[in-house]
Amino acid sequence: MVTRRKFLGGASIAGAAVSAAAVSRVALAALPEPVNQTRAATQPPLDPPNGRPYRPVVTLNGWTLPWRMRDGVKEFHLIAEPVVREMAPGFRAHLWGYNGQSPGPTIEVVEGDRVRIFVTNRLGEFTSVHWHGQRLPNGMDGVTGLTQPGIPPGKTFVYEFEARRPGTFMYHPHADEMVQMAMGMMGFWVTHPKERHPLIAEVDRDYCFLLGAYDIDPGSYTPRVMTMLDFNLWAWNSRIFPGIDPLVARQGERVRLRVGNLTMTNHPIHLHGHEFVVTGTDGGPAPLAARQPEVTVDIAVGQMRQMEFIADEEGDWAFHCHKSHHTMNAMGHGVPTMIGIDHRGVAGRIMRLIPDYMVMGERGMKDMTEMDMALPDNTAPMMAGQGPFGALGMGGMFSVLKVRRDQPAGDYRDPGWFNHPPGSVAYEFNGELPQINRTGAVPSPAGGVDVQVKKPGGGRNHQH
Ligand SMILES: [Cu+2]
Repeated sequence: MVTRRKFLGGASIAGAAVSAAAVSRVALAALPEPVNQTRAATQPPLDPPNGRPYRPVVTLNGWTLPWRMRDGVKEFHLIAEPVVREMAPGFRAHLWGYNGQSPGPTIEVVEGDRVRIFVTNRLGEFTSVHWHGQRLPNGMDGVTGLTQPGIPPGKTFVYEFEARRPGTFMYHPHADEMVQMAMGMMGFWVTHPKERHPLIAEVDRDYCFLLGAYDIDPGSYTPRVMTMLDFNLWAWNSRIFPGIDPLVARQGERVRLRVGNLTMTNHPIHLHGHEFVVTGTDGGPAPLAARQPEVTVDIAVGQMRQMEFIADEEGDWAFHCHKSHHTMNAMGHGVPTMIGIDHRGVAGRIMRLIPDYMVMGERGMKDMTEMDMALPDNTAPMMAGQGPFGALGMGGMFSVLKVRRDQPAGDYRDPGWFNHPPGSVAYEFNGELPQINRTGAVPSPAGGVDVQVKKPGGGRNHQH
């Protein structure tokens, strides 16, 4: 049994894959310089400066952690710490993450690489890192209490193992999981194959991101950590639309998307305009006979999915979670349904009294995207984003796949909105309209409207 004292530099254990003595010797050497990231914009892929070559991934609104090569071992330094994450322009959340951001940086290695990861804990409580999906010595699995003691605040632990199988993985704490993952502690891991693999295609672009969920009250900064299901922010890499960068491809390129789910519910991820094939999971590459065309893939809690397609259709293609509540941002959940009720004028008067009052529009909720509502400081609008044809009325887990004929290979810059060829956009019918029998229309009650008002946060008023 590895006791805490042994792990921190006590006796060696004969027969262990990585002995405690080896760990302590390494720990005495200088730590790799920690690399920090403050920006939330998608960073260019990190071409490997040493080791076996591979085509690097692009982390959506994220980055890849540089390493130090030392005696043939790739050394990384993760810092677990509080971070400020800009989740959307003008909206900052106080999260926990790694190396300045939530999620932490993506770690990219090659099958067969020997990897040493230093984890420094700058949180106020213990933590650990679990390497989800990896084959490794049991004592490197990062489960506090079961395979190691928690890393105390201020201390650094060392994880060391061989990246044995290629594929798509993630990392996250196995210490106070409910709090630490609700606060944003997670990161992506990609192990590239060391040679051509019969089940792993070479692709032109390889995107990855993690699904996350937060519960941050309008006007506040820190997530509620006790929330189990009723989250109000649905994020890709701790970003919410319109804060999520577009995914860009040159027409005809083969594109891979790698997605992991660390929320508390499933997410059917849907791509417009193309069919993809699920080529792998966190369990490894899918056998060819198990692959089928899809346009939506449901990603359950704790799962990862790898999708591939040829980006052969030019345009701006929506790419989003198909749960309609997950393409919206923070809102008061007690909003009553007002469809069919004429409350013009009333909402405006209430909003002068209660600045963060929200009410559903009479024709649906799209009205809210056009209402100029006063929001409390540091609040993401519930549905936002301007497109070339007006308000998108989206939030949360939504982005755009931008396929362009003239996008240079390896260029990830946003090409702007699609320039549709003449005659290829849905258009208004200008002929004579037939008489439409409007059955079911509810007439407005005469003499005023009775409105049940529920203020976000629970306050309840009755207005005439
Ligand atoms: Cu979803």
